[in-house]
Amino acid sequence: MEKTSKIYVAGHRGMVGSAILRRLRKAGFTHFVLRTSAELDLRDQAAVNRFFETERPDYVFLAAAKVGGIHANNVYRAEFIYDNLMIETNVIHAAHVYGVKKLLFLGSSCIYPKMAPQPLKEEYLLTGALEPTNEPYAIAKIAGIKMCEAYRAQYGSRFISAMPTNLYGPNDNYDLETSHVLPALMRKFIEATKYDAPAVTIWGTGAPRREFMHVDDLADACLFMMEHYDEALFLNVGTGRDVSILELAQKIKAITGFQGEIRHDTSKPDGTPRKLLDVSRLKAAGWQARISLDEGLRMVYEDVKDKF
Ligand code: GFB
Repeated sequence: MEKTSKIYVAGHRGMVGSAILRRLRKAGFTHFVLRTSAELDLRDQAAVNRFFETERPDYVFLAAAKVGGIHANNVYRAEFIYDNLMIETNVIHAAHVYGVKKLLFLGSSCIYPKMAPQPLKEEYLLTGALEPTNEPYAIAKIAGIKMCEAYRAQYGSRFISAMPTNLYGPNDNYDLETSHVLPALMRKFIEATKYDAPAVTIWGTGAPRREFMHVDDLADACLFMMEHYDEALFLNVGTGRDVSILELAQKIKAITGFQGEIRHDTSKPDGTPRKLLDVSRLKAAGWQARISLDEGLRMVYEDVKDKF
């Protein structure tokens, strides 16, 4: 990419897209084409085609998606599959038709089979049944990966895919119904400390293990892949370390200084027992994460401690 290349970051107001935009600006890129979802509905094929025909971006980071935590994925199943399939189909096809030089598609670690061996290697894709709570989202993300592969195979398109682990950071969603676990627990512990509550309730058993990566690390990996990676196989992007949900809760409890107890609501689902990515391929290509979970949690705490 040239510093003056025209870059479209789809989903630039979301947690991932905004981090990619920050990273690109920091690296000296200057020419962006951006649209909010109100300005351009990426589920509308005609509108997407008009946008690409008019703007003709050179590079595309496809970070626009309908996302959410375990509850939102499980409840809004139709929206998760429809919105994501439409966004991917419209943007990837338009990128082909209107001659985009390179596109990076963002997926998710939930694409892997629920009971796949750990850590999850890229080659485990489509070797078993998915986790039921997020199957519609995972199917849509798998379709996105396969579109990039198919367009590369048939048309020679330089379309690549990155599969990030569970992410957190600036512009995260803190709605307790629809958010992911890390922002939810950060908010619950901050509020419980502020209002002197006796306990914080976490969903499920606390036993599932998750790998958490700061979104600034993901954005750095996206820029790295756009500049240095050009192969059909998607790449995992993670830290290579995981913690149990209970350990995460205890870390956040310590940061907030909360003195009460941790309780469990086992009527809520646990989801996948473990989701640790094998990041050796990306490491071999020359990239690895820098922000530790402890450091990242502190950054998030400082950012949001006065917001609730
Ligand atoms: O982050 P999370 O919603 O998503 O939940 P997944 C991770 C684990 O934390 C689950 C538990 O075992 C939850 O039951 N948990 C505990 C909580 N307390 C809470 C809480 O207050 N809020 C939430 N949200 N969880 C999603 C997928 O899976 O992660 C998506 O549904 C996507 O498809 C995304 O892959 C990254 O890691 O289970």
